[in-house]
Amino acid sequence: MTSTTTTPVTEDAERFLDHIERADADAAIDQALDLVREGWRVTDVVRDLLAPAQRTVGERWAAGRYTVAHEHLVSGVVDDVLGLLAVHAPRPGPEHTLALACAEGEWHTTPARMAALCLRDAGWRVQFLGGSLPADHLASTLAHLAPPAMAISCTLPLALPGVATLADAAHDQQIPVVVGGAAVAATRRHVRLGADGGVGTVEEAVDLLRTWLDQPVELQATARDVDADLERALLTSTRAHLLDHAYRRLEAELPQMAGYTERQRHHTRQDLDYILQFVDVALAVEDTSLLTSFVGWLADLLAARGVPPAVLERSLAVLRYVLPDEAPHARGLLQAGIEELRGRTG
Ligand code: B12
Repeated sequence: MTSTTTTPVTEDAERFLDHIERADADAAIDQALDLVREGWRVTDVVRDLLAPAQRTVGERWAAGRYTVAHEHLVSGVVDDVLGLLAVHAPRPGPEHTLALACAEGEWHTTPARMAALCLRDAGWRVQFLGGSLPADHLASTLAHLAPPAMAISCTLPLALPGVATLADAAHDQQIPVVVGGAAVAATRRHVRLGADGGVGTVEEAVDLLRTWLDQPVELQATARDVDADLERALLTSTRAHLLDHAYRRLEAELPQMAGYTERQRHHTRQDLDYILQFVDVALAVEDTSLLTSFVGWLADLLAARGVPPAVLERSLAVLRYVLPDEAPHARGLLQAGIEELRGRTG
């Protein structure tokens, strides 16, 4: 996401956020519950009030307008509202049970809870298995619930490898898997991760699940790419060395780094590491847009914190320079990131 794609803040969402900014969480909760009393379905409250409010929080945080504490405050109220709305949603029977979990490494439970509530509103009895679920903890719960399908939520691209391990665990029990959330929406990333379906919205998931109930699903095998796997293994085993080398080269190329504080040095190292992690996941799902959209997002984030785009471009360039010849796809991804930045600055 970039700051150039601003969510249109609905009047309702703006009022909701105003209440919280004025430290009146009760007024925000009342506002949401009043909509239900006026006849809104819980799905409408999620789609038209809570989701735009949360997206706006993200944009304000990225722009440096909200602190993390502020974001936590709003998410806390949204979570309270989700709990209260559950009382106004239907109670589907056990034959429509769905297990829903966040991929390992994914702590954005609120989007998953929103999806859970909307799925319930659409007739699915959702068993929510929480944030960052390690795959080896899934088997006994799935055996116990025996759901006709499993749903996975993934917001953060870095958590996508966790989708693959959960999908494998569900497939071990012949359970088909649908994955949703911002990290997969409008992409085909689910295919490389071995999930049987990838969706952008709850409505799409409901349609897909209906077809799965009507006829048995042929489970997807994880589509492995040997070259990409070899590059990923190489990056993992040489990561510390690559980061050291890239950091030293960046210091040599950017004279202003001589005046950096310890904290700025730490952040610079962290950003180099973050870029390499995104390269790794982009290789895993074979999707260059994963890296280029991350670069755009990071450029906006750094700009809002006073870091010029040239620093990010140099960071990508030094990483590409230190990568060995045996990692051509990773180097290609970094080049695509550089071009993305150049395209943005003209
Ligand atoms: C709140 C929040 C947090 C909270 C999460 C609290 C919680 N309990 O969920 C905390 C503080 C933990 C957090 C942490 C981080 N966050 Co955060 N977070 C957000 C924020 C502001 C809101 C999330 C949210 O509730 N979204 C609301 C819903 C509406 O979003 P949605 O994804 O569209 O979900 C809908 C659909 O996708 C669908 N859906 C979702 N899952 C599923 C599953 C299925 C099966 C189906 C059918 C549908 C479905 O249903 C939802 C409702 O319609 C977002 C901003 C944003 N745009 O989302 C950033 C955001 C997601 N976070 C971000 C980042 C960077 C982070 C951190 C890395 C920050 C850091 N440096 O530590 C960490 C990562 C933690 C981790 N490992 O998971 C970035 C991600 C950018 C990127 N693409 O990489 C965002 C976009 C902020 C930003 N503007 O930059 N975050």
